[in-house]
Amino acid sequence: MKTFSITGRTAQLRSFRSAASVPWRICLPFCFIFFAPFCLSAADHVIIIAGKGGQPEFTEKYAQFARQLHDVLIAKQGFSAAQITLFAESGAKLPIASTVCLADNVRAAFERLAGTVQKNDLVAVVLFGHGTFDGDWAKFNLDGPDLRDLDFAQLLERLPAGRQVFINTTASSGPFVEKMSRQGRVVITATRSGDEQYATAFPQFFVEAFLKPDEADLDKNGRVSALEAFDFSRDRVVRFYESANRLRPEHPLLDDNGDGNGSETPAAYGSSDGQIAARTFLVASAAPQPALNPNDPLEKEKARLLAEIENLKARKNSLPETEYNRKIEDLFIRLAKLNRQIKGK
Ligand SMILES: [Ca+2]
Ligand SMILES: [Ca+2]
Repeated sequence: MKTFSITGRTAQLRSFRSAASVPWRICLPFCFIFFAPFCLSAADHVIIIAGKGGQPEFTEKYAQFARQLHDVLIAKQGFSAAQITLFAESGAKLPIASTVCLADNVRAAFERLAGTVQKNDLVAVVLFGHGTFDGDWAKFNLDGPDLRDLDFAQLLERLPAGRQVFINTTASSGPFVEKMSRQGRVVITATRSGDEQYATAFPQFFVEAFLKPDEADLDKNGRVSALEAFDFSRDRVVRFYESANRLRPEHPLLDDNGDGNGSETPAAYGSSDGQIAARTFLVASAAPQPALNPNDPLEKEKARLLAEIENLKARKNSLPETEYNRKIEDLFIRLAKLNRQIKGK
């Protein structure tokens, strides 16, 4: 039986360990399974919109997020360039083809998708940019007229894709949850209300979740789920403001149970939100991961361990740091051993 080495990656990982939500020195080499994407269908599609920046600094920042996500989806997530529609502000310096982020252009892209995607396909929409809330409508800023939360809800509603993920990383994005909520659709926002109006830190970390999958892949199954990307981004946002000693002006939400209410701490088990997101991946033609089999004792134990990890993370602030680190290390080592047992069955 192999022994566990928790020192091999220590030096490499130490630089960011202090900022990580889990003690990464326990990220054992054998845990990393590089998922080999495969394409059975060309219809899975991602729409990435870098909205109107208004100033060169923001225009470039949002275009950069969009480009990074575009590139990592192709490099690591199995998408082809044809499966991604990219929008950016006119004048944004992008070395890849993009469409000007006009509302009519966005509507046309959804119109085209309505004719191509099918029930089993995945459609993901990711927004980077400025958002506003006027008391009635939350809006995503575009060149020319903006698109409201309700507009995006109507555009997505027309798509027959059975797997839908909508991610709005802007300020004042919270109201999108209520408008976009539908059973089985994963909706993620950077803020919990329209009143959280400051430029958000969330998008940078959301992109990082895919650029650094070894950090975001909490259950070490080789893929970053929508839930793991959310958890990674939320935890990084929390730490970002804590380390700056600032009150946190953004509280990300995830909804996937269609009740119109987002959760700040969704979970794969024992929670109203998070169960669909835990089995949803921004991977081309990846079938949803089957739910764990409750009759299998190993999978049952895995579900219990994952729930215990979630519970411990939720109690992190009430525990001494050393106690938290000791407990979560223990849980991750047990999870790693269990994953190996499950893979060896
Ligand atoms: Ca995972
Ligand atoms: Ca909900």
